[in-house]
Amino acid sequence: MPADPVIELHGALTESVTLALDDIAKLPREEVRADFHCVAGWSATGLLWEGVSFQTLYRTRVEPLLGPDAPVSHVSFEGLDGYRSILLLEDALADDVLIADRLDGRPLDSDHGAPVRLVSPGQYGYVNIKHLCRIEFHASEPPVTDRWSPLAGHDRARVWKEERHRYLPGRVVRPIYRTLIGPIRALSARGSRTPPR
Ligand SMILES: Nc1nc2c(c(=O)[nH]1)N[C@H]1C(S)=C(S)[C@@H](COP(=O)(O)O)O[C@H]1N2
Ligand SMILES: [Mo]
Repeated sequence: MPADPVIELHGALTESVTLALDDIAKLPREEVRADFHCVAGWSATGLLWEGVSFQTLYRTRVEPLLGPDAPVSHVSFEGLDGYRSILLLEDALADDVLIADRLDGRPLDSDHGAPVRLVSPGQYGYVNIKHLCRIEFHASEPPVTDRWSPLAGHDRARVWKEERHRYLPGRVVRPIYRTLIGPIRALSARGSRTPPR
């Protein structure tokens, strides 16, 4: 983990900026209590996240940098490991979307996304980028790299609508994903030190 972690803001802005996490931490803090659902079928219930609302970051640090004719439609979030998710701006601005630095009263550990992660409890886990280091603002949908992947995620990934897969209905892929939980966890060193969620 970098000694002085930052989040870079890029894309449809008049200039790119690098925000130190210390700076982001000065924004008003929020708490969100929510369940967390991985698309593969496991859930963690009643988690308490703390951090800064993405909406607050957007209103205070991003909107002043927007050009007059570049309405933002999509936002991509990237982690230090290169993992990326693309959200509709509308979904990213939901009240419960946080740039979180604490979970259940403790600083985030590396398993769960230190130093900060995106938390969007209304959307499946794969949207919730850990080790967040870069946010990019787009005026149209950016190219989707996993479009033809058999596991291509839904672009909204709303849990209440069971939007698990880009093309297939959630109830169709549910049993397939469930069989993958074991192997995925076995492949993931991250999962090995914490109890299953
Ligand atoms: N940077 C990064 N973020 C990530 C992932 C990842 O591999 N790298 N996996 C995603 C998936 S699929 C899930 S379900 C959640 C898991 O979060 P947890 O490890 O805190 O349980 O993180 C999401 N965010
Ligand atoms: Mo996941």
